[in-house]
Amino acid sequence: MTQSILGEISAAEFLAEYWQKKPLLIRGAIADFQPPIDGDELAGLALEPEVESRLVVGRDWQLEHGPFEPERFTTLPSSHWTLLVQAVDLWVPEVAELLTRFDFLPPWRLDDIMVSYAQDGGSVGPHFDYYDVFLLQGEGTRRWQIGQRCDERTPLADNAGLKILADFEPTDEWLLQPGDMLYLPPQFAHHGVAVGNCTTFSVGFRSPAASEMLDDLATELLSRGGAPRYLIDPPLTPELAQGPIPASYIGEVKKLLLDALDNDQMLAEWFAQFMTAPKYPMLIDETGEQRSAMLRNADGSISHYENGLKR
Ligand SMILES: [Mn+2]
Repeated sequence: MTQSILGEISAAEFLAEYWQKKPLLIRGAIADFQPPIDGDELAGLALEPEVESRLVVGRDWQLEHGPFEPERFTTLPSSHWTLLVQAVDLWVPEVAELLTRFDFLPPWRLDDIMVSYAQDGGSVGPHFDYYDVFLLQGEGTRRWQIGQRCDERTPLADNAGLKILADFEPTDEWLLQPGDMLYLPPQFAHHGVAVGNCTTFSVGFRSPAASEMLDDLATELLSRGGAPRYLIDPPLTPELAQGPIPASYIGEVKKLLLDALDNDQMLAEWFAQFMTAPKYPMLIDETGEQRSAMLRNADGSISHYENGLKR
């Protein structure tokens, strides 16, 4: 039997005490972890137009979007850059396999496994996410610092592409080695810096925002057809016609909108679709096997960046 990725902590305890509440460091979450993909293979993926990838370069975190030309990798500095590849679980079944270790969470909450490769000093800057994330260290060492809880009012630095925190106040710091894992709830400031070359597997769990859900739900309600319901006026008086929109009108608007949502079966059906909708709709015609085969050599190995990133 595979050991639990939560170490000594039971799944029930993790969910009750830590999930969405507080960070947790798990040393040796995967004993003798053999990372299923390395930097050169990640760089190989980042050459492909169907794969979502980014580079973050320099001490001021300049963002570039993939796909990349092989020449881009030959012109990178020898330190202070990171290559990030999104949804590697969709492309590499050996990476998707890691998800079996997270079976204490509902699978539909998963967003993706992002894998990053960083050269010494590489980072994406101190930031926060609206994600739950498990940061599993692959090859090499990364220093993780975590800090204050943030929200939409937290001041950001002036960076063209990334949401870097203007002020980062570290409260804890750890060096993660291969197989170590840090769990972070949403909105905790964090900053991970490569110590030497390293890879990190970020298993991310998405919480949708109400605005995203309403956007998708509106489309769903339209597609279901059904008799539209219209706003009903509150009791009117001639005086009401003169002033600004009265509060009683807003009351009716709210009632109508809440009424449109007051259908548990509809919400359950829509929510299941919404949470399991493919992340990359243009890829749905290919099976997992076909996707994986697109990026393989004849001998089954993952096609990698031939020149090698480590210099
Ligand atoms: Mn992050």
